[in-house]
Amino acid sequence: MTIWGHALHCQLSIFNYQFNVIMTPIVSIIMGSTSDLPVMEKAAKFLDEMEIPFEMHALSAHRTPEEVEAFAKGAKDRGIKVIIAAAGMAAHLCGVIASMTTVPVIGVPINSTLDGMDALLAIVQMPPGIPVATVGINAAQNAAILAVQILAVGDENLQQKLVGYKESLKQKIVKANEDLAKVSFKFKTN
Ligand code: C2R
Repeated sequence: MTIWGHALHCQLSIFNYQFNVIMTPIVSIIMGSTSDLPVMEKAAKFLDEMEIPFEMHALSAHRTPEEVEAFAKGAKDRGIKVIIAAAGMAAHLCGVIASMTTVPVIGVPINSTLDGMDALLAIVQMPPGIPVATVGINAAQNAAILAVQILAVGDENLQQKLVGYKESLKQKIVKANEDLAKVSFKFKTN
């Protein structure tokens, strides 16, 4: 190998090393099918914004039960701190994962049939002992925010990012009121 080849090899090794160290996932986004992806992209986008390394997998308690078991039983030892699990219809996936791990599971009911009510009830109505922290139907962004809030309990830097995010929500309402001030009606007083 030439000296330049060697230098390039070393640089690539360092890059790979840093990449692996930085990008070890701490959140798992699991979905019952890739048909859930258009909804779950919102969770991925928020985790990206907060610079949280995460992984995404399609797994199904009905279609791939062995893989679900392997995932759930191995998640904690792989360093996963929060699992976001999304499913539509008879959404057993979230509860089945929660039954096999102590990692907190946030469930996202997907509106696939029956306006999502089937999935909502299947995820939220867990028997005592196996909680799934359920967000609203298709509320993937809220699932990601909740996941980051859980991670931020022991992380001041992340707390500050969330403070910034909440501040940006406030600004949205400030702007909304500025826009409303420009709307005029005969009997509108402000
Ligand atoms: P397809 O679009 O693949 O037919 O899936 C998925 O989350 C999806 O919303 C239709 C819907 O079935 C859901 N699904 C579950 C489970 N596996 C897939 N609820 C499960 O194991 O709970």
